[in-house]
Amino acid sequence: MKLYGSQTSPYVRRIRLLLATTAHEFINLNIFAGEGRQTLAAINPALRIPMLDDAGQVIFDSGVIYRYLAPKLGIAPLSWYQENQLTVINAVSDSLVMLLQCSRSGFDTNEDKLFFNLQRERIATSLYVLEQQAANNEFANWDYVAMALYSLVDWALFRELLEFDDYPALLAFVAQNNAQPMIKDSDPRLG
Ligand SMILES: N[C@@H](CCC(=O)N[C@@H](CS)C(=O)NCC(=O)O)C(=O)O
Repeated sequence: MKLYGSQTSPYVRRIRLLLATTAHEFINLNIFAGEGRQTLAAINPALRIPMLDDAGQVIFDSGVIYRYLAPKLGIAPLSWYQENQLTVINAVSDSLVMLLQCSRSGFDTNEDKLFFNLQRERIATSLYVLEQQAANNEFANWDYVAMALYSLVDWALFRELLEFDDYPALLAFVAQNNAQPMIKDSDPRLG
């Protein structure tokens, strides 16, 4: 099994955490230039990571990769409540990725513009709920939802995308899980 991704992507990291104790090859690509981008384009026309290749069966998108892997790893399907938690985590991840790309494109994402305002509002409403759920110990099990949340919060800290003063339970959740399998090897700071 081959997992294509990058060291810094939070979407890739959640799958690396899921595969922590499963034999696989991790292929670290620079998706924005050169050979890495050629490999990306040759496999996935959507030009996004992660991508999984399991003996020729190629799967795109972390959510679909999870659905493919879960039965193979003997993991029960997510409940609807967990699916919603994942949707909220993805909403923050997607909005932060877009704001980071805007910022790298030279835009001031703090400007009062519809697109930036919508992303910031979504991030705030979503993180508020995730903070409450973390305070209620809803991420106490190290399952896929917890892995996705860890990957998001640690990536936002690494990129300095957010102030976490208002989210003490999310910070505590990260601190509690720093020793989980594959956390060190998949640290975006190594990228
Ligand atoms: N819905 C996708 C999102 C994946 C995603 O956004 N990956 C980013 C890296 S964190 C990417 O490949 N971005 C490339 C681009 O935006 O051009 C998933 O869950 O896998």
